Amino acid sequence: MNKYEIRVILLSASVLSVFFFAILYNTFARKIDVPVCIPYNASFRKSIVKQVDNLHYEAYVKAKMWSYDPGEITVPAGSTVDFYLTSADVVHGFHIERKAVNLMAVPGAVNLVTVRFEEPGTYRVVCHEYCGAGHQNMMGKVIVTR
Ligand SMILES: [Cu+2]
Repeated sequence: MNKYEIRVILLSASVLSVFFFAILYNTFARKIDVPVCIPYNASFRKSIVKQVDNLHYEAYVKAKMWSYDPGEITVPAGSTVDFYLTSADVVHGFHIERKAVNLMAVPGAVNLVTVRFEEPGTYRVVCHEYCGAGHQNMMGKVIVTR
């Protein structure tokens, strides 16, 4: 091994450690959940919003050309929502404005992320993966009431 190879290895290792510590910092210090990919199974049959507990909801969202089902989700302020996201056709995006949520809706897989909505208001959901001719109109809403 010459000195350039050692430098490249050390540089790669330090870049990887920066990424690794950035994930740890966001997970623990800023409490940002890293999304989880779970296998698609029979538990996701219908696109619905279920109330699991007081201020805890589960939203089963199916993305399809060019909308989300359900397209509008209404929860009270202070709610925690588990989003289970999949796609019925091609790869779509799922970004909730003002929240650190940036998911891909992948056919045959379910992505799970948990989001807490403290502030009342309307949070737009946009598709940020190009998915065809109607992509620019693909939007949804999370309405947080008082
Ligand atoms: Cu799209």
